[in-house]
Amino acid sequence: MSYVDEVLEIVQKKNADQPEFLQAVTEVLDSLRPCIDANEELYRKNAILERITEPDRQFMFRVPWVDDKGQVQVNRGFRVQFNNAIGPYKGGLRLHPSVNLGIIKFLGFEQIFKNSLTTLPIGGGKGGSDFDPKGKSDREIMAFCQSFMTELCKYIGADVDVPAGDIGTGAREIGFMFGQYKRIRGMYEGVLTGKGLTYGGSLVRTEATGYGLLYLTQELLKCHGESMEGKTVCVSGAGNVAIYAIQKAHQLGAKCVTCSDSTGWIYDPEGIDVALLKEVKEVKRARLTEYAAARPSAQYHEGRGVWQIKCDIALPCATQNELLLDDAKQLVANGCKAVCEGANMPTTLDATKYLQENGVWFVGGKAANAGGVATSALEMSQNSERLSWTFEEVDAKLQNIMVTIYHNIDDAAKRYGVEGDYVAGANIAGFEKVVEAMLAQGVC
Ligand code: NDP
Ligand code: 2IT
Repeated sequence: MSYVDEVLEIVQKKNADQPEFLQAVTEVLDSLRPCIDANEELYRKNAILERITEPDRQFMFRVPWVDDKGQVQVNRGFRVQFNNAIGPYKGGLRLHPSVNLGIIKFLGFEQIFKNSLTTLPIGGGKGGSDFDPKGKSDREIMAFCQSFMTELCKYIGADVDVPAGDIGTGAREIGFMFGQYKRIRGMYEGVLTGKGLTYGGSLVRTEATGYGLLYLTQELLKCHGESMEGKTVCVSGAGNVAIYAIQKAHQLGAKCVTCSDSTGWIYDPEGIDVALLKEVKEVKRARLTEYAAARPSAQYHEGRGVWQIKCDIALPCATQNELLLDDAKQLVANGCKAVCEGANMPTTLDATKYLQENGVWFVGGKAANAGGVATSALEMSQNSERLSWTFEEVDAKLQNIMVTIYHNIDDAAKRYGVEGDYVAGANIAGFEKVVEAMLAQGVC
């Protein structure tokens, strides 16, 4: 049996109850085959695949907090420190009722390769809680964040593990968590990224994932003799990543006609009104029905459905497994040219395969959404030198990073004879750097 198959079997046995983690590992190991086969003896002897699929450590803890009625509520908190071969653990905190250990492990595992691709010195980690921020008052959010950080602060630090935002965690939550860390640890350090601009945050971090996604997509199109100008784009999600992806797509001359949230979706043939979307989602924290009510050109539909709208480019920016095989078939039938993932693992394995086999340029999240964590690493640099860079400086670095990522994944795919397979290219390019560091650091 090949080394990859052997390890896949072990991972499946050990983590049978974690489907998302198994999906992420299967995608990575399957696509690494050409690279593993070329170095099988060395990697097998050093148990590289066994080590890279087992987190360094994982914390699970109780998060008690008091709601506005005086009732004590209890949630479960997580932090998985997956691999720190190339730098301190780095990755977001997801607050969503669906969160469990398997989901945090899939996200932490992907973060290893994504962070490596940024070219910056950050390892892989992820955390979060099954807490549902929807419908909670600001005081309840603060109570939860303070309790969560009271436990989490024991395991993190500016040179140890640096959490950030993800689904359900934005500037408000990071602020409350930073305040609690500072209070307990008595240290003013860059322990979190995505901070407010008055206390160590970086310009462009808010926009970075969405902007970065478009910088990479633009480079992908350019290298195929095309541009964003005049393209029709379908976006899913209506959160941090989706909003700034839509904004940058419009700045580059494309038209985004869809967005979605967990209850429904919008088709707006005139193009999504970003200012209105920001007002509805960032300020009012309301449903997309409010967008439709304020915008005569918009149609609102319950449930899911953005991928049935004809487009040139599809950008899934909501959550895992939101672009299924039938959606992939619809996109191909409608002439879609490119799918670039703003979310983490939004496309199922069979849908990915179908898109690739039908000539769609497909760039997975580890490469395409790396702009968020890359800009987090730039925030860490600014915190270390106690300086703040201008918007233009950070934005230029972000653009440069995304263009470099595209060429690195394209080159890696070519080197291993799988030209155009950007999933394999990303996994190989990300893996190579981490493995070199692991080998240099001995058995640990
Ligand atoms: P937000 O919480 O800001 O937005 C998530 C959006 O997706 C919301 O509009 C949400 O709807 C919608 N959604 C639909 N279905 C689901 C579901 N089942 N679970 C959760 N959300 C759902 O998160 P982000 O925009 O920050 O994150 C979106 C994706 O991008 C995630 O996969 C995240 O891991 C990834 N990502 C985020 C980065 C960042 O810097 N923030 C960086 C790289 C990747 P509703 O409004 O109804 O909740
Ligand atoms: O999935 C991701 O890359 C993020 N949620 C951002 C992580 C970070 O540390 O900025």
